[in-house]
Amino acid sequence: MFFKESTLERANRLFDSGHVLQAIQLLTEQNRQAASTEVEQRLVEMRHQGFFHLAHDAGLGCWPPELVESPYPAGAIPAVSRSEFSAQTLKDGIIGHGSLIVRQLLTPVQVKRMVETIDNAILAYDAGPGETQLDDRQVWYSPLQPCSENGPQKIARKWVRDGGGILAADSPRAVFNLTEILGQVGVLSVLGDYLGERPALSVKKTTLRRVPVTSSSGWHQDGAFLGPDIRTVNLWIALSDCGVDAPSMDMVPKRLDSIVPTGTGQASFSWSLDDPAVMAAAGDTPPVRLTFKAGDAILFDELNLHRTAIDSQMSRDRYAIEAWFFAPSHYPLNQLPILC
Ligand SMILES: O=C(O)CCC(=O)C(=O)O
Repeated sequence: MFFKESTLERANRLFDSGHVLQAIQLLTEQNRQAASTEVEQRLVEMRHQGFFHLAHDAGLGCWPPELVESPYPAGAIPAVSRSEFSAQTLKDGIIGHGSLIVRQLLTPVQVKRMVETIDNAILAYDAGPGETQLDDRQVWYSPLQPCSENGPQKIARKWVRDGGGILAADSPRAVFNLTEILGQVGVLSVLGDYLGERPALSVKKTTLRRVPVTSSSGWHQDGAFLGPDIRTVNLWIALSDCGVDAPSMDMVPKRLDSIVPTGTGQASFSWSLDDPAVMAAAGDTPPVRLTFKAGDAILFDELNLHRTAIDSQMSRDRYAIEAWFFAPSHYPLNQLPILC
């Protein structure tokens, strides 16, 4: 008797025989036709475990990228349009000024899709496993189990949730929607050109945020937690207008070339810096408060000094995506990779 192989079976067979990217592509196309919880869950597993089944080359011979001179004025963060966003403008921004703003990277339709994704993922997380009203809870929230190749890993989910976020990798539909949109807007190819490799996301650092005005905040550089010898870019996308009546970001508009010592003076946390330490590091380019429209993005790396911008006049939550990409050749495996 002849049994027709399902798409999921075929994808599993491809994956098991080492054709990881083809398996992911097959399930992605299937899911575009008819979204399914089972397929979306399997896609997250494949994206995570598949990282360990691919051969990653040594990457660029020289890092960080060298920049002779930025075309943008000092003391401000350069801003480009989506059509101007390229590996070169990214290098000008990050290496020349600490970051690059891309205005209207996402369309209003893409913004709406991600805002709904965040609301649903947070609802499903907060509802807990016993909640019977949410038939589709698992597609919005299924905590990722680190694969055996990655070894046992602690994931600080409650800490992330207490900060107004939820890990994207814990929501199969969020991973699907996010990877689709990142592909559509061309970010993956720009980051691939900049890093010299097809980048992988981090489970622990890629966060869907609905930040309340009551959030706490501290100046920090992510490199203080991520460890040395990494090649990374964080893509932070505002999904609601922010900087006036909703929390935004404060940022030092300059490239720092090392991690400033943390936890000194009046710093509120062991990982953060107090204002005098920030002003000393910023020198003649003092911090700026950023304002974003929904769909605007800012890209920076582990040396950027920033904090959530909150003040007592603010009255609205802010939606955002924080997506940390790493070059696979220098992946800090305790951050748990996700292929994209
Ligand atoms: O979204 C925020 O307010 C904080 C984001 C942040 O610290 C980061 O992207 O590294």
